[in-house]
Amino acid sequence: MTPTAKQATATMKQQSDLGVLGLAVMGRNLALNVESHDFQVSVYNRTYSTTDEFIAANDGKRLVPTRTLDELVQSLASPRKILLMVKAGAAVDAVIEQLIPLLERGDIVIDGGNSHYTDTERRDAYLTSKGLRFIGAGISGGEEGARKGPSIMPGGPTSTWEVMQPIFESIAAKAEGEPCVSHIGPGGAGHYVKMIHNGIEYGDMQLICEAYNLFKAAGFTSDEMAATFKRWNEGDLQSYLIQITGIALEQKDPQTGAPMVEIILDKAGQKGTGRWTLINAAENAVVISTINAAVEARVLSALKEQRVAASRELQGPKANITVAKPELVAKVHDALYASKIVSYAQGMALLMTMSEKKDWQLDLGQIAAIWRGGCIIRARFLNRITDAYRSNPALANLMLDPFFKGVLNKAQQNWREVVAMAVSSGIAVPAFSASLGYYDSYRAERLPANLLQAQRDFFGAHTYERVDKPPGERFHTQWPEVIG
Ligand code: 2AM
Repeated sequence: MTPTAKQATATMKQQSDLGVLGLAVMGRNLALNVESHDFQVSVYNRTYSTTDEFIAANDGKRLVPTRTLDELVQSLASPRKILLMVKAGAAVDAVIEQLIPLLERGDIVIDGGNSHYTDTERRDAYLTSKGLRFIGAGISGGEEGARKGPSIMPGGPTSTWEVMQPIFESIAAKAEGEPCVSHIGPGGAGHYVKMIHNGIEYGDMQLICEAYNLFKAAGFTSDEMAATFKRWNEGDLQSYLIQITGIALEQKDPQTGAPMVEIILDKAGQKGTGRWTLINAAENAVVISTINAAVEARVLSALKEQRVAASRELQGPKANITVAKPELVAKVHDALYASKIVSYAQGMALLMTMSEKKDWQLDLGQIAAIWRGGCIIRARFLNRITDAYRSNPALANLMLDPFFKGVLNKAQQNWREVVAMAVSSGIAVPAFSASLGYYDSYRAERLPANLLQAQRDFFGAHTYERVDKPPGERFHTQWPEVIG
C-alpha cells in the first residue's frame, strides 16, 4: 500500500456519503469531484472491470468499489444517496427497477443524466409511490465541468433538495463566489431547464459559426479570425464558447499544417436535446426561431453529399463583401450580440411559459445566475439577464429590459447590414436572420396578419376582429364567390 493509500484508509468512514452508479467519463469525474470535497464515495459500474480500473487509477482516494448493487446500497449511510450516471433512456428505468427492492424508505435516487423531463416526471411519481425520493438533476459542463465544477440544475421536492444541497453546492462551479446550483423546481423542472440550456447552447454555437463563415468569405485568415474571437472574449461577448472558438481557430493540423478547423468535415452531429426543445416549443406555441435555425442548420449540414451535388446545380451570387476588415468585425460583433440576446429572450420566454403551465415557479434570474459558471453557455452577459429578472420578475420579454433594449437599439443597424451583406453574397445566415426576423416581428405594431385573417375568413368563415371594435367581438364577411 502506498503511503497516501494508508493515510486515506485511516480516514475512511464506515459508510459512504454518496454512491455513483455508472462510471463512464461523466460518472467517473463527478465521483472524483465529490470525493475531492471531503466526501466518501462508493462507486458501481455494471461492468466491474471499469470499476477496478477506476479505483486503480485513483489510489489513495476515499472511493469504495462495489461489485453488486446490493453491495453499493449497503455501503451507503442513511438516507442513502445514489447518483445515477447511466445512459439516458431505458438504462435509467432498468437500474431504478433493480434498486427499488434494495432501498429503504426515504433513500434518494438522483438521475444526473440527460433525461427527458417527462421521463423524470414519470420516475418521480413512481419512486414517490414506493416511498423513495427522487431528484432529476441536469448537469452541464462536459467532462471537465464534471471534474472541476459543473452547473447543476436539480428538480424535485424542496425537502429532498435540502438533503442534497451540501454535496451539490460543494461540487458545483463557483461564479463570483456563488455555487452554480440551486433548486430549480419540482419534478421534471431541473431536466427541463437543462434541455433549454442545451437548446440555447445550439443557438450560441450556430451564431458563432455564422460569424466565422462571414469572416471566411471576406478573406480573413484563420489567425485573423482567432485574434478577433480572442479580442471579443475580452468584451461583452465574453463566454466559454467564444473563448474555445478563438483557440480552435488557431490550432494547426499536425499532418498537413493547415488550420485544423478547415480539415474538419462540415457535417454536424446532434444528440437530440435541441430537437426536444423545438418539439416542446411547438407544443406550447412559443417562438424559438434562433434555436430552431440552429437545429436545422445541423440537419442541413449532415446532407453533405446532397449539398455538394446541389452546389453544381443551383446558382447564387458571387460573395462580395467589400467592407474593410475592422469595420466588418465591428458589424458582425453587433449582429452576433443582438442575435444572441434574441436567442436568450426566446429561451427565457419558453421557460416562463412552461413555468406558468406547470406551476414550477421558475426563478429566471436565478437560472441565469447558475449558468454563469461550469456550463457550456457560461458567459459574462448572464449577469445582465439575472439583473433584468431581479429588477422585473414579470418582464414580458428580455428584449424589453432597459439594458438589452439599449444594446439592441444600438446594434440593430449593423445587424441588418450584416444580414443584408450575407444575403446579397449568397451566404446562409439562418440564425442571424431568424433572430432579426423575430426582432422585427416582435417590434411591429402592425403585422400582415390582418390579410391572413381575411384569407381564413374567406375560405373557412373563421371570423375576425376589427380594429375599430372592442377585442373579442367577431365579424364575418360575405366574400365574393370564386369561380373555377
Ligand atoms: P457499462 O460500462 O457496463 O456499459 C454509460 O453508458 C454508462 O451507463 C456506463 O457506465 C454503462 O455501463 C452504463 N449502463 C448502460 N446501460 C446500463 C444498464 N442497463 N444497467 C446498468 N448500467 C448501464
